[in-house]
Amino acid sequence: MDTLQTILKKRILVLDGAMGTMIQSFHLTEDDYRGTMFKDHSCELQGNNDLLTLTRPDVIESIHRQYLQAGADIIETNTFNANAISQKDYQLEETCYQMNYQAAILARKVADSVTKETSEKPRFVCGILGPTNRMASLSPDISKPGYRNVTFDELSAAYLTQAQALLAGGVDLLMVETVFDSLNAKAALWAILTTFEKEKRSLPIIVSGTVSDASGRILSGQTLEAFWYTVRHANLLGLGLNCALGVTQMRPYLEELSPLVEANISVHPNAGLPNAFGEYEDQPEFMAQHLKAFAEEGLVNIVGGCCGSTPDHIKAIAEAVQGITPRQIPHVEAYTRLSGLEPLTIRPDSLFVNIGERANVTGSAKFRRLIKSQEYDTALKIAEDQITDGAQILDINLDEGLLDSESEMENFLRLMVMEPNICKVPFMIDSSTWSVLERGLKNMPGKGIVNSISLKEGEDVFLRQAREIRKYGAAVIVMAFDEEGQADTYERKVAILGRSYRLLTEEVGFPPEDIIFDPNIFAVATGIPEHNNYALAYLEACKTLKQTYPRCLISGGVSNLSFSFRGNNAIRKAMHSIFIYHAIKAGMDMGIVHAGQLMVYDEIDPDLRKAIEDVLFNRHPQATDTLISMAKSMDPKAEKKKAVKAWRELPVEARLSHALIEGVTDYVIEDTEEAYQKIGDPLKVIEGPLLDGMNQVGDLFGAGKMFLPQVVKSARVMKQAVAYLEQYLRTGEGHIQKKRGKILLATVKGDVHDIGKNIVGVVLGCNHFDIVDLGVMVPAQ
Ligand code: THG
Repeated sequence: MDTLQTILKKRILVLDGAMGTMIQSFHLTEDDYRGTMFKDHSCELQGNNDLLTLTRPDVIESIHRQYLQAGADIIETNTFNANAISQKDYQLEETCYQMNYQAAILARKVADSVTKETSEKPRFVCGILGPTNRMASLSPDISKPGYRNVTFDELSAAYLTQAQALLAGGVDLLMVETVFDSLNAKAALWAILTTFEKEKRSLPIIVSGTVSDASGRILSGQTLEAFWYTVRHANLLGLGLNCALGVTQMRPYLEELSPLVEANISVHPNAGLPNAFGEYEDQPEFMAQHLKAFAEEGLVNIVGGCCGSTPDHIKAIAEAVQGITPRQIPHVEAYTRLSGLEPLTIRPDSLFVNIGERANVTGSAKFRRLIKSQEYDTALKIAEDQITDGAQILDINLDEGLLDSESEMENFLRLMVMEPNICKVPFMIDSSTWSVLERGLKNMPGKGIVNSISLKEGEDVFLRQAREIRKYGAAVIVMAFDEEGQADTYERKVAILGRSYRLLTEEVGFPPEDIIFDPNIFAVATGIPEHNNYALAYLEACKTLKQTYPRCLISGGVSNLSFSFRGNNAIRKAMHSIFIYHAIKAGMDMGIVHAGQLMVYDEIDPDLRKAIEDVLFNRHPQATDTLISMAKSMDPKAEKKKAVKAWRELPVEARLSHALIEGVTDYVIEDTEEAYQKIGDPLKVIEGPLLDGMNQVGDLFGAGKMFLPQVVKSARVMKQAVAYLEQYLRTGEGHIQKKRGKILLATVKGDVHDIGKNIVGVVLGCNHFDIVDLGVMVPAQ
């Protein structure tokens, strides 16, 4: 790390170029791929480039050497697909360790021999971990949003083998690249960090994402800022962008990232987009000039090439950036930075952050009933409504004796992740069981919060859990709870949280801004005199904690406060609002609340306000009785709500378009029926308003105004509408599902772009084409 960091301060480092497209130029045959080692292997191996490390090491060695001679400082191991997930296509999962180990040894050997010739310029070997050909946070089947074709555990196991082998083979650094789903990247980072832990040493890590459409987001829908917050826990040497649409498209993304990233920035684009013959057309001079401009503007620290780039490209690039001062790494304030699809930064001057409490089986009878009866669509609606009501983070709790909480947590998170309006915010996974929290961590694509850990089972358990949370890259809530029990006095709250802070920062290396204290909000006005000081103790603890640990945040479960007024929402609302008003002044930053049910302090009736404040501040012994008698005189069933939404007033065609674009399924049946009544012909409904709507979705996607998860939602609305219309079709017309045609897809034997094909398949599937995917290694004939 030190050597690389020192050099990176002085000059821009040059990565090598493409491996896959270079291999193509050797026109290798099936026999080359097999060698003697896999002479009798059960399936075809042509196109499995990572295997050539074992069967044609001379080819790989020659490519490495050409890149080094062209001026590359860093060469990348031939291991992009050398993981058990991708190698399954070739029935070579078992060979992954060997592929990675030998790839590292081979690159090491070539790099060292060139370093010997040019000792003023040391050469480095970067171990490559590719994205695999599957996504952990997107269902490949639009009608089964909870389904995944790969799990975090499968990914992390595959990456663990890769990381161990690359380390054993002697690489200098690691790069997780071409990331289009940050949950995959988190699995890779978890595996790398676990390997470092086991081996008791660590190497620099670069994570490089790819923006493959016009939305400016990675494919899973995350903005680049959100993506950075999701991966930066791994103490990265750098964040990068690679592959994608070519060098000319990268500028706005680099401009966006440069001020945010307190690490090096790398960029290695494709040599343009492949043309109809699969050729890459950006010439060496062209690419080099653009990269040079980025360098001169101080946007980059590491440059190189991806698909289609050759030693000529790297030579031109190396010459172009020579002598240019590298990007200066900015100082970025250590604020709490979370993410869903979108980023959420919490600064000292941020407004109070509302965490929605309703997706909680113990905190909401309705949510519990919906989960138990598997009415997930309505349960998701509860989650979403909170965001509309102002929640910026969602708390998710599925702890209930009769539920399998682990699998419910997984399932509900996966469903939320398929709802772009929900997963735009960070998640807070709430459970008192570690295994449930861990399952949540494995299904959370952004940077969220674990709620919670504490010292209740002692330091060992606390430290072990905290270390894991760190490797998953989440922030954490620490409850004021120790071996003796929950803290209910000021002294104990401050003492336990202080002890937790020291353990987290000194033993685990937790950054203070990822630590959130919960000094326990307990119910007041219960009639039990010992409870009278609970609110005050919380408020006092907030003040001390904020002063002592200014970079940490303070949270709490606000609705706990008013448990003794259950059923009387009017009084509960007032209590919560007044409590938060005072708690913010004391240093509370965020709270788990019933979003949309908070009131403005000044608008609360002054008599009620005084009665509540007397209770909160424990001002006199009759405070509770006074509040209880006031509560009795208040109408327990207060407010009515729900105005008609404006778009419901539009003509039916416009409503259908709106539903398609926004992915709203609530009214799709009634609107489709209305359109059918109006138009009279089910096919005309499909070809008219529904296709019009889908065309708008297509235009918006093309213009970068929608991103993949949103398109998937639109497709679900379309599917429901079409399914409903089927009853009106006379026999023989039941083919409407296929009306846009059948698409045959295959990755031709020898091609390297299986991932691209999968993406195309999902997008076309969303647009109502019938997809037949022949798989990989399909002979062109
Ligand atoms: N600290 C942390 N996490 C927490 C809490 C905390 N998570 C759970 C809880 N406490 C915060 N969440 C809620 C959610 C709902 C209610 C209270 C706290 C609640 N529900 C009503 C009731 O039970 O009367 C609603 C009833 C209904 O709608 O069915 O009050 O302190 N870190």
